[in-house]
Amino acid sequence: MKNIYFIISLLAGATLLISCSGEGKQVVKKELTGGWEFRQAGTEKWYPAEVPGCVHTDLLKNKQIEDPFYRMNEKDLQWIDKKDWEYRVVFTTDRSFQKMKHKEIIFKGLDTYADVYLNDSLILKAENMFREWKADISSLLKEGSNELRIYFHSPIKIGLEKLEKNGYPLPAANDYSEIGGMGDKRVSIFIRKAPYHFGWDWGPRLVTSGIWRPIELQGWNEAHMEDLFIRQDHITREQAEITALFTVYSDKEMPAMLSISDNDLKQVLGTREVQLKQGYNTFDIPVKISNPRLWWSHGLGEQNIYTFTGSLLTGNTLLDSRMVSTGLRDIKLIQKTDPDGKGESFYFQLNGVPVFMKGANYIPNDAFLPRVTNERYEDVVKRAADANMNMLRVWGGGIYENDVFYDLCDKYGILLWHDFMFACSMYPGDNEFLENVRNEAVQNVMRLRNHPSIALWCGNNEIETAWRNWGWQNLYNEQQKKEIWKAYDTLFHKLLPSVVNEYAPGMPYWWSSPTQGLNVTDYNRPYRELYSGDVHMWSVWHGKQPFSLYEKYIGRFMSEYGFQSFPEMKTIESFTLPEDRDITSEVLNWHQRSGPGNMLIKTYLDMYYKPALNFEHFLYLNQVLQAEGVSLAMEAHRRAMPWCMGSLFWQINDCWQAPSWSSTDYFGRWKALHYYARKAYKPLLISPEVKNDSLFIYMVSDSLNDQHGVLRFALYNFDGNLLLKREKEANIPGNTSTVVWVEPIQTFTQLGKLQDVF
Ligand code: BMA
Repeated sequence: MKNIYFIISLLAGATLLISCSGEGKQVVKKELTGGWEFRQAGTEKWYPAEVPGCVHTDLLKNKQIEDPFYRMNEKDLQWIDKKDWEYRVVFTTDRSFQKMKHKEIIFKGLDTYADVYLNDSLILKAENMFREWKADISSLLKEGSNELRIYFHSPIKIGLEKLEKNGYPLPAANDYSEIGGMGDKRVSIFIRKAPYHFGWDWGPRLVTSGIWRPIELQGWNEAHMEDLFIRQDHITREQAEITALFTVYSDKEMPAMLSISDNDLKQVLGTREVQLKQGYNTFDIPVKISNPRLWWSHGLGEQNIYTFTGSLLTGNTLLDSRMVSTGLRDIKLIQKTDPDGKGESFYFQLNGVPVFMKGANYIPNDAFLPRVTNERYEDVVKRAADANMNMLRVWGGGIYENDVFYDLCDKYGILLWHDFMFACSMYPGDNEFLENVRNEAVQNVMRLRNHPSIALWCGNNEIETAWRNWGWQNLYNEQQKKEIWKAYDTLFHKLLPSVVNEYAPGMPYWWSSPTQGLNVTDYNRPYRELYSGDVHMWSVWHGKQPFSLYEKYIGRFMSEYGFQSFPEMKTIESFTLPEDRDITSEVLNWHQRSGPGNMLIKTYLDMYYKPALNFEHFLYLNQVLQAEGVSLAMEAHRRAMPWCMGSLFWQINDCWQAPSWSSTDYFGRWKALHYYARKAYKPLLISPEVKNDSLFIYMVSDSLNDQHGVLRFALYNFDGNLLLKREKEANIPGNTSTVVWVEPIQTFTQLGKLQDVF
């Protein structure tokens, strides 16, 4: 094993390098990867398994099932989630590990109901895919061979028990229980597991189980550092006031020394002598950095990263150390009442600058999460930056992502609107459920709070609006309604914001996406949703309205809107036979999860284009239709700056091969929409709009500096003949949208028969 060097210091200013390798280490970590086996509970044969992994991909590798994404195979694989599954591994520990005083096992992710046995003793019962689980195994671990066995209960069986116990069903709009052979029994709401595993209107229903994140053995002696938070108290261009917040666990009372250093400068920033007590300890060291190199979102400046090391020592012994990379930045959500008192702003301010958010919604990259490699993560985040985006919304029906995803967002300057994992459903409010969620929220907020890319935590996706507007209340009696709303209120208005406030102070929290805010009472006011808060605009597609509505219906922050397209032929070929390649085929309708979506695409195509000549032609036209339609919205939102300060279309990626609202498909292939997004999100956008018998030309600039240039305007007919040419000097003020040219339509109509064009 390689030696690891820690930069530590005993006295501020003096730097010392201590080697920490093999024997004598105070904290040792070891991952349990190879040698795993799995089987269906109650059967004899064990098969090789991959960890991290999941049941479906293990069955596939062992040729026990066909590819779940191919044609309609998903349908025949619904038995898997009704069975229990077992995983086991035999691993050895050496004498030096055995000699460590404390030995723990840490499960970074178990999906979901798992009983864990070490050498046949039950060490923990897990019940939440989003939580990390830890057990003390000091007394159970043997030198030499040990057996770890994990028994996964069918989430469906447990879900059904919970549904029965609840006494009445709860709405879960995208739980595709029928595909699962369960009629209208929707159990996803009771299970803290990625909601999209139960089906969504763009994804399969494949409710898998397994060890989806690494397992680690950790040995330590007297004390170890559980967490290091670089809290950003006050960040300006002149000075960064930060606090290094240490969480230390000690098995006894003892004196210790803490230090925090800057790795790049190889400089100790602060030290503190402390008296550890037995159990958890928190200590802080305030630090000031002059003229900090600030972290900026993509397009506005550098993504400067600082790496800090926190160390814990007693005497000359380094007990533990932790490295944290972060960017120094000030992020705020500004909600100010408009001067006319009619509405309220909704924009992000980064390092004092109001920033228009250009981006998309983001879903998990695969129905089977452990298949998403670091390369695939880099590919999707880079795809966002390549299309001039500066924000993604990690949507609430997916997962709290792997660390690497956030590192990449930090690196590429992609800010994150981060939902907690609740979507389109009402949830139970019993104490057990709430406590489980509280632990989940604390762990994830703590895990992610050093990332400069996190801009906001949001309670949930579309639940408030669903409860108010989707007719759900009609399904319940008064008492039930009260109970359901109380659970909602506790979860999203009390529990989650208090966790954010306590563990990531200063980080914006928003109750639900979309919402106009808790104080909005005038629910009957027409278009009230455009005056404050964020908006999901689905009149186009779900509401079957024309694309032109995008230009009229503009709120303060457009956090969802979109239109579907099929992926390109190569992607279609990966899951179909030639006879399936028709939008009316059983297979293409199976992969279409948004109701009669294929026919809706056809209806819009008929509205705007001539009929497609063949299937390939249809695929092409469909992508152009999506691109032209959706980019109308992007441009209109940017033109409406600063009234509107955000445009996040639905959705950048896919989790299998299917028609969906995505701009890049399951394989990361760009659809026409992604190219159009790159254009519509350019830092300097020239955007025309025809209204009130005039042509308005807007310049929308994200640059923080004013610019000056010459705007050239040329009008051609469809034969390529130039009809009109003009030039004009234009001033383009920074960070806003400006009309630089207005031309009456009459100018053009006088030129010939151009009336139709407008
Ligand atoms: C919004 C999202 C998703 C959904 C999408 C398309 O409602 O929040 O739940 O997949 O629209 O219908």
